[in-house]
Amino acid sequence: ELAYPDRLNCGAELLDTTTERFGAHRPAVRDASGGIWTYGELRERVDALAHVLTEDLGVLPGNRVLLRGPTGPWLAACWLAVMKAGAVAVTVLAQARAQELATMCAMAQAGHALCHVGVLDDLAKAEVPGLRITAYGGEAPDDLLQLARRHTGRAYEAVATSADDVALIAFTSGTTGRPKGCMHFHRDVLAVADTFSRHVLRPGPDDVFAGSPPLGFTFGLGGLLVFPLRAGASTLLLEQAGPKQLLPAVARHRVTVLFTAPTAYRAMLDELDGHDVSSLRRCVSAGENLPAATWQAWHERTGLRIINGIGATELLHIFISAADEDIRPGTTGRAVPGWQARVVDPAGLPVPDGEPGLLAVRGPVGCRYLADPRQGEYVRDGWNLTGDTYVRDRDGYFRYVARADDMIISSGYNIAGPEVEEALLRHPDVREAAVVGRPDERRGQIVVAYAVVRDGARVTEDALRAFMRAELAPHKCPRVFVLVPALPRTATGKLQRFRLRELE
Ligand code: 3SK
Repeated sequence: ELAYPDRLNCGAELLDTTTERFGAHRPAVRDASGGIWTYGELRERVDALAHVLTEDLGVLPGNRVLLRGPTGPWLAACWLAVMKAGAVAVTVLAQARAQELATMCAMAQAGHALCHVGVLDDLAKAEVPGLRITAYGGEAPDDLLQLARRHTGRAYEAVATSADDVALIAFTSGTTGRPKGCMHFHRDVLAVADTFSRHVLRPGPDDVFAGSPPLGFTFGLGGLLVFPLRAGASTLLLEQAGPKQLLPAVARHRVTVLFTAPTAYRAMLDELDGHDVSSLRRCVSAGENLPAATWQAWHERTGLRIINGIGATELLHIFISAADEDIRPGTTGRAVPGWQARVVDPAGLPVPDGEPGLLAVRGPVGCRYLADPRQGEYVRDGWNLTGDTYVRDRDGYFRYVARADDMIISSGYNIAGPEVEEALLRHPDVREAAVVGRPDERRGQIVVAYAVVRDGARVTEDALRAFMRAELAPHKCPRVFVLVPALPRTATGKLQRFRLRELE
């Protein structure tokens, strides 16, 4: 059981308490060019920003403040300032476009926005009624950072929020494209650090975190800001964090804890030669299922055991995972200490171990959508239904089968698209794979595989068909192969199988 005091401000805990505990001289935030802010410097900047918010911009506790900008030290500082001011951070991806921004601002009732100068246009175009936009990162006298200079050196005492005051509204479009705003409390922010990070990552103050998920995605917010600060560690915040940037960054900044997604691990395997990854201690993969073949290949080349995990914006971060010797490749792991997980049937009753069903989870963080009828679908009898099909084994390990809507029913067989994708990914020339069902009069659906092949590879459909026949039972083998240059993905990198289904 996690016990937090009734009055709790996660910004104060992450910044002020950590600074007092580990020392203001310790490195906190790093940037791509080698710049480092110590905890003392980060705190000074956050406090100056909090003064601007409350004194110059009139932000009140509980006000909703949209944060939009590239991942970097100033976005992190703005987030912490919003927390300390007792306001609510509405986090969106920097790439969100005018129409999406208009929808999300209206849903979250955002009254203020802190927006990087480089991405102001779309927000201005969104024409959100009553939204006061303050730009940051420019030279104008009313730029947030110029205003903050006038408050330098003035400590800011964090607003004494209650542990279950809303701290964060995070948007998920999931893999289906309809946005939902998820509200999270101050205690939730600390709870994900005190469960997954504390028990699985077990970080210390000398750790250096880095990775690809942006701060506008809770995978990145947790992994690249909340977890390192909770542990007194430092975090490298990269604006460009694709596989090509990550490998040199790991070597240059001696990164020890890496957060990214399975696609990036596969892409990094192609680029690994000549890069020093000896500083890495922990590699975390989430956002999508991690195929066993990717785990094995990374392990063979680096000696590192990837920590797989499943998280959700609804539940803020990762709730099933495993580390070190507990890792079983091909599984996601076990319920993280502090969380419970089980597999249920459509009526919500547990199914026997070894049988597939819906993943149901409960723990210190729950799903709270902003007025959305889908709340009742996600939370049933106190359990959160993530929309994934899983199998639990007798040792309590959970194995991913598919997103519930990614099951294909062909000639009466239930076929999990991801299982077919995993088999296709074992082909040495296949870099990405997505498998969907195509309506078919005779069989109900047939299995269609989309594949992206490695640069320069010359693979034919027939070769793929022959390969798959050797890998899978005939009913699971795709009847159609489509070679494509790229697969449709969300801005956070999740595969959008529904877009492929729309083509079928
Ligand atoms: O959506 C996800 O896949 C996810 C994974 C890890 C942590 C947080 C999230 C939202």
